[in-house]
Amino acid sequence: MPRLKFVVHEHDARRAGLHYDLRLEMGGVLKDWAFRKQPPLEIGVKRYGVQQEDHDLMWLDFEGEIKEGYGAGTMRVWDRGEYEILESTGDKLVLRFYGSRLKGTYVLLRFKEGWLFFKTRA
Ligand SMILES: [Mn+2]
Repeated sequence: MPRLKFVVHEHDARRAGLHYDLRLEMGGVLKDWAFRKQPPLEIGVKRYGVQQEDHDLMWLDFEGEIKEGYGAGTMRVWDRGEYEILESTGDKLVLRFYGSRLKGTYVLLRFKEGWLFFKTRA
């Protein structure tokens, strides 16, 4: 599979509070999942998050201050790099990350109203 780009933003939003946005390039847009805690770096840790609206690819390179709107606050890049999709169904994505922090195989799995994100292999 071709490698695509991803970014994880540490988003200190004035309204929503601190969260982490996992943003994956997919089909010409950035798919976005928001988590309260940092993405897991170890096997055995699960994060529950909620999918957000798709974003424009320009956000891949964004870092800084958002002045207005729902996301107003500060966004820092927590990790970025490339990833590939190993498996994709409507309810489950198996992804391989080649980031500085996110490395290895991860699963995004639809769960209740949201998604679980966890690492399965180094
Ligand atoms: Mn956000």
